[in-house]
Amino acid sequence: MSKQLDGAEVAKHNGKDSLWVIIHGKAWDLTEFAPEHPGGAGILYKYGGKDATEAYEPIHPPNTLETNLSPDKMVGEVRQDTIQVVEETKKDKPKLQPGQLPPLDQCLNLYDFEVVARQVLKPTAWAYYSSGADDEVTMRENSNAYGRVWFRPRILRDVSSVNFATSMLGQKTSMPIYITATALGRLGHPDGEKNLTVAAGKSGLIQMIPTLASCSFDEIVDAKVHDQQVQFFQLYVNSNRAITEKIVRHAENRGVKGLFVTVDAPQLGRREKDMRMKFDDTGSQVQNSNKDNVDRSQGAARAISSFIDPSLNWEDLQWLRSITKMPIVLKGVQTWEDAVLAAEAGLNGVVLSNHGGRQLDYAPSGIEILAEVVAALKQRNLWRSTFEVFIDGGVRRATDVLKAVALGAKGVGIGRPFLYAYSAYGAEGTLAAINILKAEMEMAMRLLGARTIAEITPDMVDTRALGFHSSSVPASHGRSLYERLDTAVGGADE
Ligand code: 173
Repeated sequence: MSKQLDGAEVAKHNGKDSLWVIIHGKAWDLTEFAPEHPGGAGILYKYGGKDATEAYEPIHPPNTLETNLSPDKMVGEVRQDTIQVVEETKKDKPKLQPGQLPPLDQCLNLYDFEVVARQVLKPTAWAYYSSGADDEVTMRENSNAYGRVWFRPRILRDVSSVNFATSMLGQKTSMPIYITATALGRLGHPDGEKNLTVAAGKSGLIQMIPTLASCSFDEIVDAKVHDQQVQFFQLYVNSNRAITEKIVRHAENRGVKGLFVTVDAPQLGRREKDMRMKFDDTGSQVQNSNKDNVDRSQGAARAISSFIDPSLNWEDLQWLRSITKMPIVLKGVQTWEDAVLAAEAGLNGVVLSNHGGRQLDYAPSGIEILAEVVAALKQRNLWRSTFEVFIDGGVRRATDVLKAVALGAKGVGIGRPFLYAYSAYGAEGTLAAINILKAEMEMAMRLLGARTIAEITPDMVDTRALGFHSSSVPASHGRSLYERLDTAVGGADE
């Protein structure tokens, strides 16, 4: 049995000479390790002598401590009721507890999950998930652009039965929707991305596993609910190619059916809502004297993304091709020119995406460029069954999905709404969100006059307004996300 410690004793070890931090009830001696911490030493000093579990959990794969530190660095177990917690952790509390949520069946659409999640997430988690880059113009545009596409519904087509099953990269899916990759899933719920795995398996959707998941890759694969369940993998390419090669080979060995290489994030965008939340306690002298070159002005996300290689270029794709047989898709293509280059390079597809509006503000929405991408591919004889066009960002309704499919998308990625759904209600929440989309799909296809995905054709949409960014569309739920700088001293509300 390990040594039992009192919180007050641990609390004394809060400086450079002796630094102990409590994770999952155990005190670890990080004095020697601190200068090498990839996220910087400062954050460790902030938690010196105190409980860091809540901050640690979402951004470290399981067993990070055990694999990186020798066992003798575990100083002992700390008696639970004596553990000291940093002030900010105490303040970062959700407005609602899980027991106080509206019943799940009261959520009628994907916006409802966002409303609930905003109340139930810790403010720092909400800030991280909901934020977009700069003025969030692109983030809002992603939804707004769908509002500029209208239908041309057909009638009298015997729509007694409709079927929206389809395939992506040769893999069956119950709808032309996949669960796209979003990082740090444990910020929202203790089971993190495994909630998505379970919901995907039960509903016949494909889940894209993120490189920067909170759960380990293997945990997410092991959480599959049946053997036929299909998973894709989103890849951030590491400056150290050997690491990336290992990850890719492992993913293939574990049965992943598609590799989605993120190409729109050589540097992480500025998400100010997130940044505002994440300012560390700069008053600490220890921290100020810590001279390392990791930029922590954007909190954990920036720190853990420092491995992403900004030098990644078209030539690297041949190398990727040589290390895997999985189909390779570029995620984050924003012009028809790059879509053409991807097809010419022999890749298997592109995701027209601006990273949920979290990267370059004023990047166009996927739906706006979809039509020109398809036209450019057709013109050059590159429109073929082995090159698929996907799209993500701003999809909240089955009608959005139908618009994208009509314009040539093979599938549509949905990220935040599924994350919000499980943050509030666990895997059941995400499953409920998927079922809502299924009900919407069935109705919308009937009313559009399409019985199968193949019957959803370009002539069923009117895109004349798509290029007019100033046209007004009804204010949707997602438009009031900007949170003003709190100028009141002491943080009082106005
Ligand atoms: O959008 C993101 O937040 C994202 O992709 C990311 C990248 C690096 C670290 C954490 C998240």
